[in-house]
Amino acid sequence: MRSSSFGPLTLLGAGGVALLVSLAVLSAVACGGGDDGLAPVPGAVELELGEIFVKPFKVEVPAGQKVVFHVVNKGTVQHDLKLNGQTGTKMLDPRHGETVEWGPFTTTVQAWCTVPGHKQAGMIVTIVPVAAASPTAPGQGQ
Ligand SMILES: [Cu+2]
Repeated sequence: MRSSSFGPLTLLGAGGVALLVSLAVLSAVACGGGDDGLAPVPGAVELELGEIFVKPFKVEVPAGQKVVFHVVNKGTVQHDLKLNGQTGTKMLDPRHGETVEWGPFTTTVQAWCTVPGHKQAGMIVTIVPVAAASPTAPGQGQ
């Protein structure tokens, strides 16, 4: 009795392992670097999303130019980043990123996460255009 059940159980076990392996391969393909948008983008302003922040919370960009931003969600839940809450990334899954182009900037603007409550909790970045001709003096705030 007992011994006859070993056969089917062993087969089931082997099938389960095979299923797990194929699932692992599938997820490796789906999230394995390349098209998840995580890789740094040369020349882009890097912005990091997390719980609950945008890092950095303030960036300076050349005035009067379009600027490429690379937005990466390093948090554990979905976030996005939209200029004035309107134009920007899609809703990004954790460990995913997207490159967006905003501008040209002439006045200080803000971008934030549109997930309800996140902007209020601090997921907002201030974008400050600075004259491209004048070299920026670090620490020259206010
Ligand atoms: Cu968010």
